[in-house]
Formats: sequence, structure tokens, C-alpha cells
Amino acid sequence: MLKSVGTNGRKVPKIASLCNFLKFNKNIHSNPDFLAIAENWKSYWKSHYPFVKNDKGKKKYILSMFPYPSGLLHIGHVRVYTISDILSRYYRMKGYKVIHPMGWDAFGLPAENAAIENGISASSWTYENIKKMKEQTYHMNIYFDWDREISTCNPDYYKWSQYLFLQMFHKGLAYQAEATVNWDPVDCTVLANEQVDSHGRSWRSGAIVEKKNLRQWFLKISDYSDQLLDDLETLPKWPDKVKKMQRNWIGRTTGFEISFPLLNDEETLTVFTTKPETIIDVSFIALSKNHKLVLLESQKDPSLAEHLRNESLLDKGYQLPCFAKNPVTGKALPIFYDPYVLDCYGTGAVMGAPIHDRRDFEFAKRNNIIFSKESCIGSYFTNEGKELLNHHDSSNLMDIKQKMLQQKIVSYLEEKKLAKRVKNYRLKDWLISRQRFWGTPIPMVHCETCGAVPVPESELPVKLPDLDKIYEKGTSPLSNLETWMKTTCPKCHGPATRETDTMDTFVDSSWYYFRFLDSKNSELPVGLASASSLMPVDIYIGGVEHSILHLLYSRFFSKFMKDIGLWNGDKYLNEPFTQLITQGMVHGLTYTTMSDERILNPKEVQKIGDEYFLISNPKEKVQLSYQKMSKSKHNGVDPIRTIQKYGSDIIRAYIIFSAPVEGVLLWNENAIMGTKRWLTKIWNCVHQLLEREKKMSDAMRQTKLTIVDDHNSRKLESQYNEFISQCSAHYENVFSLNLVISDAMKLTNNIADALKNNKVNIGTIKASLEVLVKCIAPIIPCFSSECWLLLGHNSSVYSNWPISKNKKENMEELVTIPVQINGKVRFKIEMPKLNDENEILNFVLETNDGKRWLSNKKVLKSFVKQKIISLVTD
Ligand code: ANZ
Ligand code: ZN
Repeated sequence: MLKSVGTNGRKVPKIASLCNFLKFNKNIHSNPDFLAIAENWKSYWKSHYPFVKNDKGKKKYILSMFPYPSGLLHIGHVRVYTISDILSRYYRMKGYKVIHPMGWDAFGLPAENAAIENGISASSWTYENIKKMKEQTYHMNIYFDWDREISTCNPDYYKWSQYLFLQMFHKGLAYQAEATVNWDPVDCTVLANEQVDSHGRSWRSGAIVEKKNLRQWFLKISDYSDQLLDDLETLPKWPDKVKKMQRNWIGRTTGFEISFPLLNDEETLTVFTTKPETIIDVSFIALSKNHKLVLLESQKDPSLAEHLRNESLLDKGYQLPCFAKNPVTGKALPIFYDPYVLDCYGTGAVMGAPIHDRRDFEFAKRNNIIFSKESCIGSYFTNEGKELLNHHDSSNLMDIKQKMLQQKIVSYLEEKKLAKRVKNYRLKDWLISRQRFWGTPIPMVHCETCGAVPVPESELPVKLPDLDKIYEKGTSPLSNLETWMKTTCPKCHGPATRETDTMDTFVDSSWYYFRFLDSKNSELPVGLASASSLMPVDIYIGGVEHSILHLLYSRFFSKFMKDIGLWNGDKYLNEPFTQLITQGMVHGLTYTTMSDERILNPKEVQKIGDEYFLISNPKEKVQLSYQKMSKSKHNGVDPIRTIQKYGSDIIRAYIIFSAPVEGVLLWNENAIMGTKRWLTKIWNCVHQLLEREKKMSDAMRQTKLTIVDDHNSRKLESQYNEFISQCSAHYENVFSLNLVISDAMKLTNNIADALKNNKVNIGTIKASLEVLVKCIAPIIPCFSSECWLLLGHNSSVYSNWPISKNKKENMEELVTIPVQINGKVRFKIEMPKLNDENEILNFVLETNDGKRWLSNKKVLKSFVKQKIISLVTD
């Protein structure tokens, strides 16, 4: 049941209305003071919730990727949060229960480096930055659900990262293994394969990565390879390019493992091949550096050992003193070690068929291996094969030949138990050990008797020690803290030491979107009911640079969380993100010298006529281009400074208008002025309308609400109704958010024309301005709220989304409901299916009939029952 919500019962934004009232009485055509309007509304919203609370509405989980708290929101952050904020405001207006949380991906190297360099604690550095960045989101007027806020460096959060690690450990999905690892010599830590780029450089420091042997913790993501690959097909709202990258990363190949007996030995060598039919043309076997046989032989053969040790010889092959037997042709095959064979792919052994494969061909040439240039495959036909070939055209010829041959060879070898069909993956287990301080401690202890023992759940979190200063770089800082390390073994109670590695921060960010839904739960990472009713994330927005790692790890975690009963997402195949939006980059104007493309500071440049020159050398021409913003290119913008200059509304509108969400945004301050002119035009329309209304007699004012059936009024009416439907479509499509503004600009011009030519009913003009202001409110919150207030509304501009009378598009959504006042049905209204009673009542009060019957009354009671709205008034 509803409380009394008469028009006069609602809250009016006092500060703003007062300021504005003064302003508009003084000079109604003055330009709007965007900064003052923004300040008034932002401070009003500090204590007043701008939206209609709707706990019964359908949920919409809108999430932008949480940032690393570097202390400064950069323009990329501003773009992504603006998009998610706009979408969440839109869906709130539509009556959804929106979840739009924010938190901090707060562990990681910069805090630790700051701690080493400046001697401050990583923790206070991080929390200071969080404070600063939170303030910056306030300037941008981003409405986050701060009551859900989390920081991954908070023990209340990382306790659950540790809990999840332990669950993986118990299921055999977390294990320790000796591994040759990627060692970043600058950051002094291990990197996952995924963190090394195609040039062998660290994704963070850019240093050439070295190889080292260490005992490390791994998560067995490979157990989920098939699910992670197959379920990509169920994500139609993910960009194809991202799905393609993930597919390649998982890299499933189906092929065969074939065993080659060694001559004069019991052992066999197993190779992985996708073309088993080429076995009849094989002329050698090549092995990787760490292949068992290579390691074995190197113990007997000092020159091979030397060959493997000597970095300068490593790219040359080495023939081993043994031979393998081709199980099909019976030929003896030389065996080589060669660096072109990868350790971590297939079996680390390749059968070389030089006439079929370019790399095998090059290898054979390098090593003087003799091979026949005639392929045996060409002359190999069965009788059925010959027959088949006569019935097919030549384009399929090779394929069929190949397939038949493959079948024959495979079944021959299978019979002898020398071949089996296997799937091979590029995706390896995830190495999560980091020799760093500022991360989630891995909750394990090492005991001489019992080995690696998990910390009991009741003792979680294993807290990081308070450390004011971190001195050493190179070893894990935790291993220098004897008191912290010393502990007792949970199993035998003997002396033991704590694990000193911390987790890769990608672990923390693999499940944070669950925690937002139940951020204060002290029993579990997330409650089953919260997770199952509020997951998955409906719209996830972030940078395309996270296409592989973060998204793959998150998908792995959410599938694992289903497996241990933390959520039931079977309906979505336990996929965490239904729609993925990868926002485009922001590029800035960059000055470079014409001669050698040296990046210049704008201070070094002067404009002469239409051209640019170096100040220090006026003969040297300077060229302008747009490039990805970065400090080194002197082409960045400080978002806070621009917001302070223009106001958050204009910057938000500019960002959205200048490019489609996924496109590159070329930052051009001159274009910001265009946005400002457009909003000023709306402002003038509102004031002209009010001025005209003021001049109207009471009698005229009564009639103005009923739309006169003349041509011009009907035209404007149809334009704004069309605008509503177009706008909804753009908001829902997301990719074309920029079109909301171009459509709104068109409608603004139509309204301005209508005011100028005086042929349109003033009620229609008012209605169209109201629609305009409401539809842009998700993008331009403060200015729209101010206009809404000026147009005479006490309610929030966000109280409901306008309904298009353009019936065709809204047929499904609209219902007709009779409204009964003090026992008598007075009128019927057409309205969308709303769930919230408050919202329904607001809707009734906004209609012309509602105004007529209820404007001077106080609603004492209201019922929404069996498709009838019943009101009791004074
Ligand atoms: C014989 C052959 C003949 C092959 C031919 C290919 C073409 P994709 O398809 O990319 O997955 N291979 C197997 N293990 C390897 C390793 N550890 N390092 C480097 N190469 C390896 O590659 C599968 C093919 O890559 C396999 O099939 C094998 O060479 C090679 F005309 O076997 B093939
Ligand atoms: Zn023990």
C-alpha cells in the first residue's frame, strides 16, 4: 500500500529552485551558468536520492571495470564511467532496479614502488588515492552505489580471495610446481605467459623477459578450457573481435598423438600432429629443449649439455645419437633437438615432413637431411578412392584424398595402439605467484614434515603485515619478515613458515562483480540468493585491452563459483557478463616535427597563418595529428580541469556526442563549444516558453493543455513522439548513444522554430520541451533537472521515462487502467507496465486528466488493485 504522496507531499529541490528563480527573474535570456547549476544540483543530490526507489523492478546490473587507484582519473576513466552512468540513469527512469557499483582494484605494483621510492606505506598511499578518485567521480556527477563499494586490498575483501583459492586447492585446482618462468628483471617478479607480449617484453615494465626456474603456484584453468571455448558461442552480445581473441588464446586444436618406437630401445617417442597422413613422408623427429629424451641425453653427452647451456648456440639444432622407427614405412629417422619445437605445446616433439611444412623444410635444409621431393601421398590410392575421385570435381580432390588417407593411416596405427586422437590447447595453467608485497597473501604454510598445508578457513584472512617501508627489491618482501613468516603447521603443529608469494592481482579482479552484490557478507564471498538473483552483469563496459586476461579469468572464476555452489547461473551457462561493451580510446592533438616526427610540447610550437612552426627554429614545420593520449606525447587532457572550466554536463554531452561508444574519440576543445551552444538554445526555448505562458490569461492557460488539432501542432507532436522511441532505441542499443544527442539537437531546432513562427499550440511546445529535457536527462543530469524545474515540475526529472504516443512501437508495453477517485471511475489512462506503486501514482499525476482531477487535492490513500487505480483524496 502506498503512503500519501500528494503533489505537495513531494520534496522540492529548494536550493536550486531558489537560485534559479532569482536568475530567471533578473534576466530571462541570459546564458545559463552551467557551473552554478551543476554545483547546486550536485550538492542537492548529496542528501536527496535523484531516482525513484524501485526494489520490485526487474534488475539491471550495469558495471564499468573498476580502476586501479592511481590517484588520478584519466580521460579513459571519464569516458567509461560516463557511459555506464548514463545507462544506469536511463534504466532507472524506465523503472528497473539498477545496480551500478564501484570499487578499487587496489593491489599492485605502483603502490609498492611508491612505498619503496618514497618510504611511505603502500596502504596509506592507496587509500589516499581512493579518496582523491572518489572526489573526482563526484565532480563528473557519476552516480555510483557507494554502499556497495569494495577495495581488493581490504582484508574484508581479500579474505574471500583467499577462501576461493583454498576451495580451488581442495578441488585440486590450485597446485605448486617447478616451472621455468618469465622473470621481469625490472619489476623483479614473475609474469604469466599472458603478460608477455609478442616481442618477449613485460606488459608492465616493457623489459625483455628472462627465464628462471622457480617453484610457483598455479590455478588449473586448463580444466575449464572446453567450457571456456564452447560457451563463447552463447555470448551474442560480445564483440566478435573479443571472442576471436579468446578463441585463439585458448587455441584448441584437434590432432593425434603418434608413437614412434626408438631403434634398439624399449622406449617410444610421442609426437603431436594435425596431419597424421604426412607420416609416410616424415624424414626426421625434432624435440624441444626440455624434452625428457633431450635432458636424458644431455646427462650422457657433455657437448649437448654445453649446447643447451650456451645461449648463443640455442637457436641451432643438435642431432642426438639415437634413431626412431617410422611405424608406417619402417624407415629409420634421425632425432634432433631444435629450438623451433616449443616446450609447452603438444608433447614437445614433432615429426618433420619437409615437403609438407615450411618450417620442417627449412629445418631439413639447415641440418642437411636428405628427403625425397616426391610425395608418397600423391601415389597413394585405394580402389574405392580412385572411384570416389572420378565422381568429384577437382576443388574437393585434395581434401578427399587427404581425408581418406588420414582415416586409413590412423586406423592402422590405432589398431597397433600407436595413435590416439587428442585435443591440444594453447591455454596453459595460470601462474599466480608473485614475489611482491602488495597483494593477497597465498594462504598456505610450508612444513618440513607435511609439505604445503592450507591455512584453515577459520584463520582467514592471512593478513598482510603493516609495513611502513619496503626496502628491498628482488626477493619477495614478505620473506624478509621473519616474525610474520614464522608459524605453526595446522596439521602437525610443528614449526612452519608462511608462503611469502602473493597472488597476481588478476585473481582479485576475477570475482569482484560477485562481491558488489553482497559486499558486507561475513560468511561467504557472496550469498547464493544474491548471486543467483542479481547475476549476471547485464552490461559490462571497459577497455579492449582486457579482452583476454581479465575476461577469461573472470569467466573461469564464475564457472568455478557455480561449481562450488556460490551461485546458480545455469540459465546463462554460468557466464558472468551478458553484454560486453569495449569503449574506444581517446586521442589528443599531437605536435610532431615534420622532419623526424619528434614529439613536441605544445609550448614549443607557434602558429603562423594557418601553419605551425617550431619557436626555436621558425623554418622547421610542425605537423598535427591525433594520437593516443599519454604524458610522453604532451597530448593529454586533465578531465577535472575541463570539468571545472565547462561544467560536468557539457563534458558528458561532448564525450557522448563526439563518437560512437566504441569509436575513437578525438578530443577537440573547440567542439565542446558546439555542445554548449546547443544547451544554451534549449535554455532559451524554456525561457521563451515561460515568458509566453506568463503573458497568457488564465482562460487561455486552461485550454493550452488540450492540444489543438492543427497541422503544425500535430507535426511537432509527432516529432517528439518519434524522438522518444528513437531515443529509447539508442540508449538500449548502447553503441549509438551519440545519436541521442544528434536527434535531440534536431528536436531542439524544431522547438525553436515553433516558438519563432508562433503557429504551434503552446501546450504542444511545452510537452515537447518536457520530452526533450527528460530524454537527455541521463546524459545531462544537472541542466535537465534545472529545466524540468523551470517547466514547473516539483518531481525529479528521473521519476519516469516518457511514453511515446507513437502506438506502433509501444503496443506491447502499454496498458489501459481505469482511475477511480473517491469511489467513482473518473478517467482511464494509457501507461507502461510499471511495477512500483509510487511510480504509477507519479505517472497518473503527470497526465492531463490526473492534473485536472487531482491538482488541488491531497491523495490520502491509494491502491493499485486488479488493474484499477483507486485513490482517496481530501
Ligand atoms: C606433421 C605436419 C605436417 C604438421 C604438415 C603440420 C603440417 P597447429 O595446427 O598450429 O596446432 N607441432 C606439434 N608440436 C609442436 C611443438 N611443440 N612446437 C612446434 N610445432 C609443433 O600446429 C600443429 C602442428 O605443429 C603439428 O602438426 C606439428 O607439425 C607442429 F604438413 O605434424 B605437424
Ligand atoms: Zn606439519
